[in-house]
Amino acid sequence: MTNRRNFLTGAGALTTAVAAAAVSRVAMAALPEPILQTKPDTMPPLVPNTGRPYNPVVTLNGWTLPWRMNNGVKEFHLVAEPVVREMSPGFKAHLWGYNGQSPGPTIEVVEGDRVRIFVTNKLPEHTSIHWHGQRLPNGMDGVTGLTQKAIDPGKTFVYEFVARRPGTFMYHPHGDEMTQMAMGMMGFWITHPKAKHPLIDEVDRDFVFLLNAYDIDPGAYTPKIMTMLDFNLWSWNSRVFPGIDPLVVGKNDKVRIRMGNLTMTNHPMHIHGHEFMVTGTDGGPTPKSSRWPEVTTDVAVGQMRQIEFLADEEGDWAFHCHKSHHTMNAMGHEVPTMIGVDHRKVVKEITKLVPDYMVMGERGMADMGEMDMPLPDNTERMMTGAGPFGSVEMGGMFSMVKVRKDQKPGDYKDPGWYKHPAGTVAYEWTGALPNPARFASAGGQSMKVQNMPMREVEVQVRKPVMGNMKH
Ligand SMILES: [Cu+2]
Repeated sequence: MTNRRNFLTGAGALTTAVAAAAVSRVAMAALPEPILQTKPDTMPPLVPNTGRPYNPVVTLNGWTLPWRMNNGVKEFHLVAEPVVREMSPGFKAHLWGYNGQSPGPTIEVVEGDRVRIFVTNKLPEHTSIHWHGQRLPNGMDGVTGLTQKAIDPGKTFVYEFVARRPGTFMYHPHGDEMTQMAMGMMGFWITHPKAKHPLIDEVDRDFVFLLNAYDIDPGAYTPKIMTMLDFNLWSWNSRVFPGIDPLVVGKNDKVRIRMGNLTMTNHPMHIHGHEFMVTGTDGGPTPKSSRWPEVTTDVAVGQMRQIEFLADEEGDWAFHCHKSHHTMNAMGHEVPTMIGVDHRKVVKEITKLVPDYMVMGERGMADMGEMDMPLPDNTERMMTGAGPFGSVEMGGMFSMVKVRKDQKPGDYKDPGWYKHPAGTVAYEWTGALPNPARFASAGGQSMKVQNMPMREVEVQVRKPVMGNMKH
C-alpha cells in the first residue's frame, strides 16, 4: 500500500509536470518506475485519479497496477521476475511472476484508452507477453518467434495498442509457456466500458481471480514444471484455502465475479445459497437472450467466465470448484482407499518398529482436517480451515461469499463468522430413533438376465495393493 500511495502521488506530480512543460520526449525517455507488491493480502480497489473514470475491480489476494499518464497514453511497467509467494499462511512457494507477485497485478483500463506497457525481463530465460483475448495489431500479440523476437533476460520491450473492446482478459507468456505458466506467470486485464453499455451492468462489487495450479512436493518450494494433470495445489491467484480471502459483500449488493482458467483442466465453479447468470466470456458480454440461472458454471481451460448475482441472502456461503479433488491441498494420489479396512492389529505390530506410524482414511478422510501430524517443513495441510463449528475440511479452490446487511459500501474487511439467527442452524436430533422401515415390496420386477444364473455375491473387502491403484 505504501508503494502504491507513493506512486500515485508521484504519478500525479509527474503528469502535472509533463502537462506544464510539455516535454513529451523527455518523459518518453524515462520508463515508469516499476511498482512492486510483496504482500499477499487483497488490496482495496484502485480508484483512478487520472484518465477516464470507472468502477475498479477487487483482485482477490492481489492488487491493481498503478499507471502514469504520458501525453494521453496510459503507461504501465511490468517486470517478469522470480518471486516468493505465500500460498497460505506458513507455506511459501518459489514462483515466477510480475512485480513481486504471482499472479501479476491486474491491469485496468477504459475502452478506447491508448496503452503502453513496458515489459522488463528479470528471469533467467527469455519471455514475452500475450494479451489473451484482445483486439490489437498482430505484432503486439506477444507470440515469441511468430509476432516478435523473444525478450531476452535483462531486456525491456514495449507493447502499444488501443484497448478496443470492453471486457475481461488475461495476460501470460507466449514463450516457453509450459514452464512459465507452471511457475505462476499470469495476470488479469480489465477493459471497462467508456459509457453505459447495454450488456454491462453497473455492480456494487466486482471481484477477479485466476484459477491456477501447482505441483509442489511436500517440503519443497519450487513447482515441478513437467506435470500435466496431477497437480497437488489447486489455487486461486496462487493462494489455497484457508489462505484465500473471503469475498465480502453487502446484503442486496449486485455482485460480479470474473474467473479466468489458466490451469490444464476445467473447473466447475459452484456457489451456495444464490443463483447467478453468466454475463460474459473472454469474447465479451453475452447477449441477454443467452443468459439463464445457474449455481455452477464450468470454466474450461483458457476461458474466462463472468458471473453476476444479487447477494440477497445473509450468511457465509461456500464458493468453490466442484471437483472435490480441487478442494484438497497436497496429497499423494497413489493412496489406496482404506475405508472399512480394520488396521488395528497390524498397526500395533508396525508401531513396535515405527512409533509414529499412522493409517490414513480408515473411517474416511475427515480425520485429516483435524489431525495434527508431523509434516515436512513448508507443506500445506491437505484440508484445513477452521470454521465456527469445527474444521471445514476443505483446501485448494475454496472460499466464501460473506453477505452482511451492515457491510458498508467499499468495505472489504472480513466481518468474521456469520451469527445465525436462533433456530436457523441444523441441529442434532436427540429423541428416539424408529426402526428402519424396509420397503414393503419383495422385489423381483427387474428384468432377468437371459441364460445367466443369478449368484448372490457379498462385497468383500479387498486387500489394497500399492502401486497399481491409480485414482
Ligand atoms: Cu477445479
